[in-house]
Amino acid sequence: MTQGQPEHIPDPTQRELLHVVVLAGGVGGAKAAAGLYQILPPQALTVIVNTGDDFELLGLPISPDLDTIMYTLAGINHPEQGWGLAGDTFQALEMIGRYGGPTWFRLGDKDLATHIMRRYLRDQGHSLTAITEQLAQALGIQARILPMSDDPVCTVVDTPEGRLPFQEYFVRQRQQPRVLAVHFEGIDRARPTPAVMEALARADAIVFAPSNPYLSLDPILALPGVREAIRSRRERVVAISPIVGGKALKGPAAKMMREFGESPSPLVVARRYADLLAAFVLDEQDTAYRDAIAALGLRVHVTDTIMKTPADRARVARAALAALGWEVVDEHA
Ligand code: FO1
Repeated sequence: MTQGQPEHIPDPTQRELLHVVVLAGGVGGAKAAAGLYQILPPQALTVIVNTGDDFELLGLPISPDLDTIMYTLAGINHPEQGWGLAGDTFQALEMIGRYGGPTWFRLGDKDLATHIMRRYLRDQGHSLTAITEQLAQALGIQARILPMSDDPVCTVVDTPEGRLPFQEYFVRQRQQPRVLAVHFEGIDRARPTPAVMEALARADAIVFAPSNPYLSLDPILALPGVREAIRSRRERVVAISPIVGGKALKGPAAKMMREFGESPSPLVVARRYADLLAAFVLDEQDTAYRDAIAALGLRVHVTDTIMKTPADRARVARAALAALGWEVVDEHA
């Protein structure tokens, strides 16, 4: 058995069938997906990715969360930033700036190639699902990365200054404006792809990554039929808390909870998804919430959920599966 392959899963016949689906946004989602990718046979993993953050810039279709997941599973992501590529340069962006073009969204030279290819393939009529598969395969990724939909969905936030497109709020205004409400424009006409629905229907485990509930997981869950598909497999569904010690692991989730009148805690997340979940992975700093989350009918698994190293990611991935009763032991661990 090679390193990173599972040594023991409860029933050997299930090992053949093991299929783990992760619902993910950007950086937090990528870390959780990478942990599962490390400890499972690579083809066992499917990542369903939020595309509400997608937008067009300079005529190019940008899918930030898909790219963050793709670069991370390929091992070529920027290690500190989380998004973008390791060692990328910004010469094209500098030139765009000289022409007076937009430079607030930091598109690296190598990253630009991804968006140019996506434009090229879209203009040839390929779906986002097919394009993502082609790019991911070219980068040697054996897991499936699935956009939540091939239809456009645009996350927008209402702020005291008016409605902002997602990246205007998130990147250009650095998540400073107060969020009054979040909307997913186009969600009524959008459908989850058949690949997404099939992956959910045959999943042995469904993992909610520690992504922003309002901005990353809710768009996926808002697609018609997705909540119902997940609820029907509730016994196999676990969420990893994105809130640790009252703070978001990354991004504005805790700030948004306060703006929505809640005190930031894992309990807010557990309550939000209680009807979809069997289990919840709680950080060891937050054991005070264990009983309240268990009272929602969820099995609570406590571990250190901070993911800085590959070993951390593997530990959190194991914890998520253990919370559902799966044991995956790396023979070299
Ligand atoms: N996030 C930033 O905070 N600043 C950027 O300039 C930026 C550029 C960028 C370029 C390509 C890409 O795929 C992602 C990029 N991100 C950037 C991250 C991204 O916009 C957000 O983290 C996600 O949309 C939220 O999940």
